[in-house]
Amino acid sequence: MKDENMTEKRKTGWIFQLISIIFCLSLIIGCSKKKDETSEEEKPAAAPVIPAIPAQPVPSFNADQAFADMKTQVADGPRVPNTAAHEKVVHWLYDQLITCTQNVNIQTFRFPGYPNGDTLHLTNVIASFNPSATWRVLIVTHFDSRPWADEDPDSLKHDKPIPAANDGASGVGVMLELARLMKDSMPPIGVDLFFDDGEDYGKFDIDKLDRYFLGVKHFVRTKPAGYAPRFAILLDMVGDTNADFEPEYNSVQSGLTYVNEVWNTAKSLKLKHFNNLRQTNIEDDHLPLIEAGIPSVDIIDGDLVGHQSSDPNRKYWHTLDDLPKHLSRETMGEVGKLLLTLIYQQLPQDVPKL
Ligand code: 1BN
Ligand code: ZN
Repeated sequence: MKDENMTEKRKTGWIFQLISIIFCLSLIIGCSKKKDETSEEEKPAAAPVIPAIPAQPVPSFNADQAFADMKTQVADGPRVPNTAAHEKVVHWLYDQLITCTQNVNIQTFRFPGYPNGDTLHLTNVIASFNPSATWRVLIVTHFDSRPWADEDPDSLKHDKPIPAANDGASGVGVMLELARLMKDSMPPIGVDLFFDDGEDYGKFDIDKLDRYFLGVKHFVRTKPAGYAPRFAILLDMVGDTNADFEPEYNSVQSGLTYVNEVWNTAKSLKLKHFNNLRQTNIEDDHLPLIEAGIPSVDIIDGDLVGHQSSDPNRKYWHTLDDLPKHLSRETMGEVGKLLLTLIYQQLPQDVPKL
């Protein structure tokens, strides 16, 4: 009797075990089936795999040549729109660039100037390297000179044009030297050098920023829909002997990754004019680019704007004293070396991460 009971219990226990195994299996199969069904419909699109681009040796930047090109522009007179010096610098830029690449684009356009009724004849110059590359960086600087030294301590000089050694010619000097080096060694990523016009034509007290950044505004209005550089780097006032380049607020808002890319590279190169202890905040040529969806990093010596530096030698912004004597080969050399390292080494290496 006892044995019979035991056998009966074992039997029911075994049946119970079998039922629970079948139940669990059906649950597992059910769940995995469900998972499969949903995965077809809800699977997120696989992230595109972006291969790294092989880095290349970094060419060495000739700061003497960049400095000489800055001085050439100043010697030819202020590059104010509608003047002979302005026309001359456009031809000079074209002549220099066409020896480096076949892909030089000239954009001419007009804009109402001061006094009302006047028409400005403006020209953008764009030189492209590795034109078939889809991963591109746009490097921008303005070549025009401000027509009014309206920050000069002597108010009698407020109607005179500025020499614009730092505020114009310094960025051009650096970028022309980049062009020469890219001619001899095609960069691993696409690079567009944009020398823009009409950056400094505005009178803030009259119409805010309406007549500033004219060349870049024209560029974004007319650019082909498919032109989408990954980001832009703007150079403005990049030659002062005691330059201090800090991350710029609008640039950080547009793409912290790109700002970090630039300042981390500067740190790895131990460049003494770059620090990220503070931020500056400047309205500049990068604003229309950012508005057009191109993240942009402004490399600008922000303390010069509004004469914020306590150093008396650094109070020449928008005055007749914006002259080569305040500039150094060494600062321009740091900026050139940084850009070359980004183009040939750092950006190709970081493409999948960015
Ligand atoms: C930078 C150098 N800028 C002009 N020269 C841009 C700017 C525009 C700075 C308006 C302050 C006010
Ligand atoms: Zn200026």
